[in-house]
This record gives sequence, structure tokens and C-alpha cells, in this order.
Amino acid sequence: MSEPSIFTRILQGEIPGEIVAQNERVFVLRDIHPQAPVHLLVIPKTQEYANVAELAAGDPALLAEVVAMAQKVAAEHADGDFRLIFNSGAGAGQTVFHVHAHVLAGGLEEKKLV
Ligand code: DGP
Repeated sequence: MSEPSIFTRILQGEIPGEIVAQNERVFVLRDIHPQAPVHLLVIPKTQEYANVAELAAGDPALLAEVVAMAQKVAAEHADGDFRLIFNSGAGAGQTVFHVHAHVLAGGLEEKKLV
């Protein structure tokens, strides 16, 4: 069994964190270093998948739940439009190897990367 990730520790209440939504399989944490007016992380409760490719291969229904939750919280916290980012690998800036989707929302029209 691997060490609990920072996200697992927040979910378990060991470390403080603002959890804004959850269901049986995923939870939503407000990012500590927001990069947009709304910056939330949608995180599977299981930490067995390190990145989105592993999640897609291992449990595609759970990946679909992550996307559905992203849409739900983007509607609750912003106007419903959102950008979804999965950093995959240290070379792409991933620092927590417990898969998570960054949901960025709120006035991003002028901040397009691609
Ligand atoms: P990534 O670079 O894709 O692995 O993103 C990890 C994100 O997790 C980063 O945007 C900052 C956030 N983060 C790291 N530690 C904590 C924490 O203790 N609390 C909260 N709320 N967010 C954290």
C-alpha cells in the first residue's frame, strides 16, 4: 500500500482543505494556488491511478464521473463554462501523483493557451 497522497489526507480530515462537493467516488477540492477566478480539483477518492491515462485504462466510468462532476461544479461556482486540465508527468508540471482534474472557470475568454 502506498503512502496516502496529500489529497487522501485532506479527504480523511488529517490536513485542512476546502472540499466543496463530493459523492461516492469523487470529491472536489478548492486549489490552494488558484490560477483562475474559480480553480477546483476533481479527484477520485481512490488514489490507485496516478494520471489520467491510467484512469482511462483502468476505470473509464470513473473518468466519466470526474468529467460530469467538473461540469456540475463549474455550473455551481461559475457560469457553467470551464477548462479541464490534467497534468500528466513531472515534465508537464504534475506534482501530486494521485489523478486529479483542474477545473478552471470564470472569465477565461482572454486567457486561451490553445
Ligand atoms: P498538479 O501540478 O497537476 O499535480 O496539481 C496539484 C495541485 O494541487 C496544485 O495546483 C496545487 C494543489 N495542491 C497541492 N497541495 C495542496 C493542498 O495541500 N491543498 C490544496 N487545497 N491544494 C493543494
